[in-house]
Amino acid sequence: MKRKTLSRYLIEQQREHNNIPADLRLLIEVVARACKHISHAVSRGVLGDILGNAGTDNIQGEAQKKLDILSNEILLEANEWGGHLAGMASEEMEHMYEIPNRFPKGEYLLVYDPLDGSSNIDINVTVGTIFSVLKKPEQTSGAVTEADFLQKGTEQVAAGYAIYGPQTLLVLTTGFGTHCFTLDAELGSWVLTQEHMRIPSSTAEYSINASNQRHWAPPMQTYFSELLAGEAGPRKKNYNMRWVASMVADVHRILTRGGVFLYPADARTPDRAGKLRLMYEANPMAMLVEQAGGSATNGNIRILDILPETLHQRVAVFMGSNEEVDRVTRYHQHS
Ligand code: P6P
Repeated sequence: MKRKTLSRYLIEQQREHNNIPADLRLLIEVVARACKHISHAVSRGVLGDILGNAGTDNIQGEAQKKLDILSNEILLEANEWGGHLAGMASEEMEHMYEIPNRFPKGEYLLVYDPLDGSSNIDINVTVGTIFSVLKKPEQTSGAVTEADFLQKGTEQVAAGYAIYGPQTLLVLTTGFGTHCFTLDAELGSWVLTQEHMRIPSSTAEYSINASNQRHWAPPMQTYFSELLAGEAGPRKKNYNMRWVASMVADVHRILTRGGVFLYPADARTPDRAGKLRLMYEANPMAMLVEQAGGSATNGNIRILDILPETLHQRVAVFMGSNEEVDRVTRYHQHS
């Protein structure tokens, strides 16, 4: 059976759901093409002279890898001229990116983490690109401002990630399920390889950086101790643990076989709601997870219902199999 290309899938989705107008299809295709470029750059490793630190820090105060900067530039250059965007924002840039006046402007806002998990780059472990698509607010007539990006995750019209692992995959939702495309590197095409990914409601696998355990709040301590207690404890089953320290890899595993991803707030940074960023990590992943039948909260409310206050706002993240997300959220709500 001949597999569908990304373009054919998007065109057929538009016919069926009338939810992917030409400019949004162009945006998704351009981002997908940029991810092919990033995948190639990542795979070059030492040969591409792009490993290691760039010698600069991003707005998060994190050392930037050369590939963080290169990936960001690839996405900027691929998208700025197409006429489909009103603006872009990135983990690697303090402020939003205005489309240069020499190019036409469109209706969409692209928010992304160009290379998530980049601390894994130098050890050849899976990394990825996460992106979120919003519409420019109706009431904004002239140039967009950062305030125009501060929309709830429920406003996303598309979300996805590319994962640069043993295979290069693109996982995408436009509001009608979460679907997976595999890069056919010989043809340079993204081909549909899994429609309607589903997260089982129950799981025996959790994903957390347990080295932070002593810094967690009581509800998280209780939930985690019950996981560790296994079948002798109140959960009456043994759990397995996985932590890649690359959100794209951990969430992809959960979309593929279930599980729960946990990154709680901790006492070391009481001024921060968590480590992960709302606009370009938690929100797109939450949309993908919910579209696959899972759930995603910050321990109190649905991640997609959080009204952002700042572009690089951080959030606690609990997402994946419903039974686990419901329980850990309940423990926080009743604390
Ligand atoms: P830690 C990568 O830096 C990242 O933003 C996510 O991709 C990943 O899940 C998390 O941080 C890893 O955090 O504290 O375990 O290094």
